[in-house]
Amino acid sequence: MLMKTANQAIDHTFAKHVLKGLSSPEKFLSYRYFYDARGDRLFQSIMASPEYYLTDCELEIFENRGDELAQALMTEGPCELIELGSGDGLKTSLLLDALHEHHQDWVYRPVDISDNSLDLLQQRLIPGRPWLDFQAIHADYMELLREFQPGGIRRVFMFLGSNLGNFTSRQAITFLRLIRCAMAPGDAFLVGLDLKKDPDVIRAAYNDAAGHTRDFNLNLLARINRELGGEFELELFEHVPDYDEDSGTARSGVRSRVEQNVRVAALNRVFHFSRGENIHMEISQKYDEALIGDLSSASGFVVEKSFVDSRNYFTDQVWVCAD
Ligand code: AVI
Repeated sequence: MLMKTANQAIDHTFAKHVLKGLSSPEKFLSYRYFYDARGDRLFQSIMASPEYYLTDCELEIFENRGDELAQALMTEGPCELIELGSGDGLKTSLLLDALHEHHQDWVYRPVDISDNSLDLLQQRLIPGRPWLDFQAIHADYMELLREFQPGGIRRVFMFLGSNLGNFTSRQAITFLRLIRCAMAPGDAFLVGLDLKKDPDVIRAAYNDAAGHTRDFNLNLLARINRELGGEFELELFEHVPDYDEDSGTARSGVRSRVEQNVRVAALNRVFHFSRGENIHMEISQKYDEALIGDLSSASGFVVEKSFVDSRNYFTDQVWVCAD
């Protein structure tokens, strides 16, 4: 049974998730809960850190190859660009501008669960672009994808930033199949994926010297304290980044420095941690050609075009229906 905490109404989905994750023999908490207001700010700091190359690499592709990217997506007739997760609009604006230069004005439909992110995006994109048809969709993109019927106006789905890498391979295939089912022949999917590279470069990206990634992970425990009356002492936990070169999987979470019990008032539970016990939080998958081939074919796609940055760190690819 959930107990009320003094300060606020409880997010029951979060509470149930925490109960499940911390009661499991191998404790886990989902990366999806990183992104409260403080988590959003910490993620901005991660993206601005010198070690976190992903954002710059993808931006470089959009800056230098935006025109080719636009040409790869162009078509006769009306089209809608559906961005799953709204991002900060910078990369998208480059693509929309490139399309506009080719006299292709598409309906741009960012999909996000956060009204606030959609409003911010609109404020960034609309000024100076009177031609832009901006139609935000306030929704959970997984739920929205289940409702889409293929056909009608041509669609290009877009999922940038290597967000796909935060899914397990099973989740990734489920997600990709949902997109594939929402597509008709002639539609396309533009996806950004982080590539395998020197493992030290990847390890540094998830363990930045300023400690933003550490704070990002620990913030999930702080969020339990704030929202569920948790009693986590953050200094008794440490950030554990790990990268396995063979599989290309970066994993991160936190580890208990000592044996301890932590009470979470709203759950009316005390959780036991042995010394060195982990709470797994996130994977960030890195890809190579073989992995991309497996993933695309398992979900009914073929890779039509791919673009990489000058260091070969990141790729943006246009996928189309396999049949
Ligand atoms: C949002 N996502 C693609 C980021 C990543 O690289 O996996 C989240 C992140 N986690 C720690 N640093 C960045």
